[in-house]
Amino acid sequence: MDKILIIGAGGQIGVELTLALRQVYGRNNVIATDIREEHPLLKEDNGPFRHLDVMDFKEVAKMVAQENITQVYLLAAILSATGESKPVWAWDINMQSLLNVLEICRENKVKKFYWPSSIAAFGPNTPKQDTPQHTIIEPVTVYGISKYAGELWCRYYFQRYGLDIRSLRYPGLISWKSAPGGGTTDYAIDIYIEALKKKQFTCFLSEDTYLPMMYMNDAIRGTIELMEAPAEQIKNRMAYNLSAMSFSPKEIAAAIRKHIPDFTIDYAPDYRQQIAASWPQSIDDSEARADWGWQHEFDMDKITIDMLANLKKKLAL
Ligand code: NAD
Ligand code: AKB
Repeated sequence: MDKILIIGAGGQIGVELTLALRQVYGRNNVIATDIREEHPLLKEDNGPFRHLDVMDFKEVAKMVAQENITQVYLLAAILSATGESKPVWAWDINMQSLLNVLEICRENKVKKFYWPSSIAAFGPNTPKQDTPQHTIIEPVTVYGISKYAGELWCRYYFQRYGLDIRSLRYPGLISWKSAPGGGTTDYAIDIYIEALKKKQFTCFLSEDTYLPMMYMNDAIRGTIELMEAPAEQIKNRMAYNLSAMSFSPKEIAAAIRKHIPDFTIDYAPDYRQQIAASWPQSIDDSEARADWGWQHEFDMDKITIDMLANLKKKLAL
């Protein structure tokens, strides 16, 4: 039986991924870890949770060996917006965490390793529309540079040591269960919360800023499908482009207005506008679709219905 370690399980993706993996592998076979306190939804689920700092090589190595871990998911990272405020610190955490875990996986002969990349790996010289899998990369944020360097390290460990590493370039992820952690695409979550609470939202991106986006339900299913796919189908050992939809703040506001007609939005672009402007507007993910059968389910209208219904309950509005 596989035994899974999730590092950074208390974040936006980690909480939902932990719960989904526990459905597949059994609650006690998925150990959630973070430097934060256990998230309430994980507490409620009552599976194993441990405090673990990914920068502490010895403690991570001890846990992998003592728990006979066969799969590791590394989700701890500093995201794009937070990363720009402390670039050297963000680089240190994003790169050292990955190098620590790659080494520990190699030494302990871990069977599979998952580490997410991002559309942030691309830069301003990348073709903006239908960005291909293989193209000009040249990221300009510290977060993006760490993602691209990380992809290369992952392929290195696959080629040199045979570590079964799998990765996805997620677009901006929209979800309601666990709060986002300091990204440029976080506006697409805050907008729903503010629409419900105040019927007004001030967006830190300009109205026509198109970015690739995806609902968390699709991202979690895609991640598990990638990890379950037979190894010979995984032809890309850096990170697969993954896509669902693209929209601008103006378009998401219009989708919300179908449910909250008096919702208003204004725009006060800040430093995050420059980050968003350096990223693709839409992604070509045909390799993921061809190699392991990726398909998304949620479009913007379906997301809007689900987000508003769930946040209304969660926020008791
Ligand atoms: P998040 O910030 O919500 O969660 C990261 C978690 O890591 C947090 O719970 C944090 O406490 C934990 N963490 C930070 N430092 C740690 C340390 N030293 N040791 C252990 N845990 C630590 O981020 P997320 O949105 O869940 O992202 C997870 C991964 O997915 C990251 O690699 C991110 O770059 C990538 N990603 C996310 C998105 C998105 O839209 N959420 C998009 C593309 C890629
Ligand atoms: C961010 O905005 O930093 C993340 C991402 C797209 O990687 N959501």
